[in-house]
Amino acid sequence: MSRLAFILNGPNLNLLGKRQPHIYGHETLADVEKDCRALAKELKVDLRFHQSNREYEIIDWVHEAREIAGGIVINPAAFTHTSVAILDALNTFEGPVIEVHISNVHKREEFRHHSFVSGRADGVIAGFGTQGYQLALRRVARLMVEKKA
Ligand code: CA2
Repeated sequence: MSRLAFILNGPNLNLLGKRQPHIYGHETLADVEKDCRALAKELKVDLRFHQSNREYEIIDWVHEAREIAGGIVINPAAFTHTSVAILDALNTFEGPVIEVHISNVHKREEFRHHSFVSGRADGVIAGFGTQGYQLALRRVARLMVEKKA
């Protein structure tokens, strides 16, 4: 299995650090990508980092990951709570999947408490701020090695 991980980000996460810092913090998505790339180098993992506001693009990246990647970190953003299509795509992926939420969704509105993606994820991180991405990447890197063994 490949030592390539995909980090996928859903709608509105391009605004990270630019709006609602009391919920999502001050780091931008570019900062998150930079931190993840530094960690990936340390972990000797290759990285593809993507964000889209379109559901089909996220699905297409999961399909691409099926062909070339060993693991996926995904913050599906609002699609977390709505998208059976992303769940179906993730169910076709054989490697480890870690779901990340910057905020603690369980402390927020009721509609954020349910995640379709959690039905497939090997682990879920919520409420660790943007640091959650690095924790998720570490976990995916570990699971990629374990699943290979
Ligand atoms: O806490 C998370 O990471 C979420 O996935 C973020 C989603 C939200 O719908 C989920 O319930 C929890 C929202 C992403 C929107 O990102 C923004 C960032 C900055 C400013 C405005 C939106």
